[in-house]
Amino acid sequence: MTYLAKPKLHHPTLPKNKLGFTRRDYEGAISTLCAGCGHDSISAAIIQACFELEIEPHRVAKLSGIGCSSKTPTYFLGSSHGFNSVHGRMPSVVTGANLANRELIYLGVSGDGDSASIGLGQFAHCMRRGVNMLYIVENNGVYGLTKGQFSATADRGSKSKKGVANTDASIDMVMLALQLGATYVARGFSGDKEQLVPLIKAAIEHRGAAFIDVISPCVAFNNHPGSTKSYDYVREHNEAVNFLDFMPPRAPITTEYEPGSVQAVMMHDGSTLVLRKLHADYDPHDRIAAMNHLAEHEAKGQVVTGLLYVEREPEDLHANLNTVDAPLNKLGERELCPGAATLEKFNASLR
Ligand SMILES: Cc1ncc(C[n+]2csc(CCOP(=O)(O)OP(=O)(O)O)c2C)c(N)n1
Ligand code: SF4
Ligand SMILES: [Mg+2]
Repeated sequence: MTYLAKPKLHHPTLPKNKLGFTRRDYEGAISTLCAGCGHDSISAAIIQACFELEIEPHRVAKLSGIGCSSKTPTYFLGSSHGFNSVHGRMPSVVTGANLANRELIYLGVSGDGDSASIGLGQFAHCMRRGVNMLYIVENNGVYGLTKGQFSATADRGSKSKKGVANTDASIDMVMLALQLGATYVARGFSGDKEQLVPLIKAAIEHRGAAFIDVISPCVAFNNHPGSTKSYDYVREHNEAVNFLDFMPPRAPITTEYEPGSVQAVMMHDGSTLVLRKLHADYDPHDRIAAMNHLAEHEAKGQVVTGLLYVEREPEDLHANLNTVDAPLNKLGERELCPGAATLEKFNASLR
């Protein structure tokens, strides 16, 4: 059995959003992951974010690759579109789907094995092309599904459950996303929902390639002393660059923070991301500074979390390719077959 259906019974007093949906309407099947797996907390954060953003579930397309992390879309947004692709191939499937229909909200869920090894090339091109999506890597430093081999994000020197040290250099997906041109880049921790939910909400509203690396401990194979992706390690070494609140355009914007400690980031649709700053010098609009900040703190053994970078006016793949607005399945024969004269004119323009 790959999943268990959840009973649809709701408590009548559960709070509803403006669409009349409760949080439970954004859930999926019962999770079959190990109890305590960080991935389940990320699913809960996605459910919370979509409920609070008042998203109609049928407007979301959730796509994934292969791994425990890639199984999770079954456990949230049970009424949304879903596609469980081949190992490491989620990005190209999202790219195609997005080009065919830009009206959906695209949510790609992957693992560190899925995205930093077999799917690394796919990840790279998806980010550099600016596919309008939220790409989440549920990062536990191991291949959980295949019993805990080191993944490419495992830190050099970190230890496996059996005490063997990893000798390979690690890939930092956040650094890579920054270098590749992603226009929204953040890192969260599955154990910190207060930080993760606003990060997800703002990323969903971002029109461009949004990437969130979420450290997500694997309780079965990577949650022991010597691991740098365990609950204890991340709690002890977490260095948050900012605290966040996300306000959709319809909510009145209030400042409840001390002047000077708040930075409001306007998103493309008029919504506001409020950064409650921990570090007065941290500027989330400076890509190079974000990379330097990451490198400096990683050298000290610190895991930097929060919103590292957001571009004020992002452009996505559709803007760059100048594509038609309408989903391709809504185009009629006239638009799809404009006739021999138009084809001749087009061919002439290429000569
Ligand atoms: C082409 C192919 N190669 C290898 C595998 C075996 N395999 C399944 S999941 C996986 C790694 C999953 O790791 P990750 O993406 O980190 O997910 P996690 O289970 O840790 O959440 C591998 C190597 C496969 N399914 N397909
Ligand atoms: S093996 Fe690890 S990643 Fe997979 S469900 Fe269990 S705890 Fe989660
Ligand atoms: Mg993994």
